[in-house]
Amino acid sequence: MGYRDTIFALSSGRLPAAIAVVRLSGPHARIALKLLINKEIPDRSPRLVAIKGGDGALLDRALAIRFDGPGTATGEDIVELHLHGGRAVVDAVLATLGAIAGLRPAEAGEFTRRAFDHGRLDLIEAEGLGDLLAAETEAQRRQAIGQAGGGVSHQVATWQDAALNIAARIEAAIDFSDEDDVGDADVAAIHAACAALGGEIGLWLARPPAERLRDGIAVAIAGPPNAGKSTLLNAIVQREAAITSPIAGTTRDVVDVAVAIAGVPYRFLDTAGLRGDTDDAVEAIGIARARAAAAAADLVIWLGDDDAPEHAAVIRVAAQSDRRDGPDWDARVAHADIALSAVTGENMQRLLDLIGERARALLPRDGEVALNRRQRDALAAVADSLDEAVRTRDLLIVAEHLRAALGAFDRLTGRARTEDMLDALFGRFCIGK
Ligand SMILES: Nc1nc2c(ncn2[C@@H]2O[C@H](COP(=O)(O)OP(=O)(O)OP(=O)(O)O)[C@@H](O)[C@H]2O)c(=O)[nH]1
Ligand SMILES: [Mg+2]
Repeated sequence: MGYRDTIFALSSGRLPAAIAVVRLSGPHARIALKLLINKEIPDRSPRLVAIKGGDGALLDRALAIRFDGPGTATGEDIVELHLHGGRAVVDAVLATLGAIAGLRPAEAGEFTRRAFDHGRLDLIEAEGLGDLLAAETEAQRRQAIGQAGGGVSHQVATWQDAALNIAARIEAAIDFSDEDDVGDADVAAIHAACAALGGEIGLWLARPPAERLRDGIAVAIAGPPNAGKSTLLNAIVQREAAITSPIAGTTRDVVDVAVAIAGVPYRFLDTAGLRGDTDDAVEAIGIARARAAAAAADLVIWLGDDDAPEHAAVIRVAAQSDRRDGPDWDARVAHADIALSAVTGENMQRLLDLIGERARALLPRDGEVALNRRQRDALAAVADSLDEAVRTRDLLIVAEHLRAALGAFDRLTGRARTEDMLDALFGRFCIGK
């Protein structure tokens, strides 16, 4: 796919800065560079150049690099200008570029779009790149670089090859069989290959989803009024995010605080104290929200007695250990995983360690790339088709299911890689077969 216009943009961060990088990509990138500096520079050799405006006035002395396509990030000719990072310098250069015929400012994501269109990266890698730019924690960065670096794409290519291999086996089995009489051994082998591939994909589908890493692990702090939930939230996130007071029923809305602890992203949710007997309509709404937040959370920190909500992951906390005042303190400790005080800090580190332990079980393991929703849906479609394929002995129908599986792989990568190969493969069947 060839684009006719050449795009340009400031590719580095906010101005003013020590250096600002302006990037051009497209068929006119080299000509534009020549117009700016009034000479040619060699491919992939940085040069200190004088950049001049349309009227010949010097705009900046800068570093210019020319990358001739197609072996570039976008697959097109690229030029990079490393300017002095003042606003006026950058504005003047951008204005000069905008006045050159065939050049226009890039839209958001357009360089990556061109890279995708020119086959420099697939959809999975593009998604990874987007996540990498958005990554705020170490765990997010590792996950994103795994996707952007082609880890998943490589795995998908291996699966595609395996599926194509099965398709070829089907063709061979049909070709070498007598009319309508395919050997049992052939069918069994093809079924086994489909099941093995489906099983492997199933393992990937069972991994924790990437969203949890992107959005943060949701931890709801819940319990009766005045248990010390908001005080605990503030201690965990180390700022006064929620109002605390001795008045029962202080917290009404869910207070949602994003924070990274030990490189892991979390969303801590402080909730209204749960009690059944309120006549306050607003508090009742808050309690309904609290229950919903706890039910939807990945992890619940429960500050109540032995009546913790039904949830797959609960940490029971006996809070306000510095007080130990109620007659039921010993009973509360007996029901709890941990006794702590958000005021004195006693056992707070242990709580964070406990949360970290539970979080690790909910997150992709180190070195294991996780899949996002779109990727999981496409792979689930592959797995379904393979599942269908082993339910029939009619190899032509098995071949149809494989075609569907390969189509889902293509949707996953955004590349129609397999259709042509399949046409070539099955085009050799005689009509009616
Ligand atoms: N001494 C001591 N006081 C605490 C501790 N935690 C909370 N408190 C006090 O207990 C009272 C209630 O604390 P909050 O954090 O507002 O309780 P809550 O569970 O958020 O209450 P609601 O929002 O009303 O449901 C406040 O006066 C806090 O200062 C603690 O660990 N030690
Ligand atoms: Mg509160």
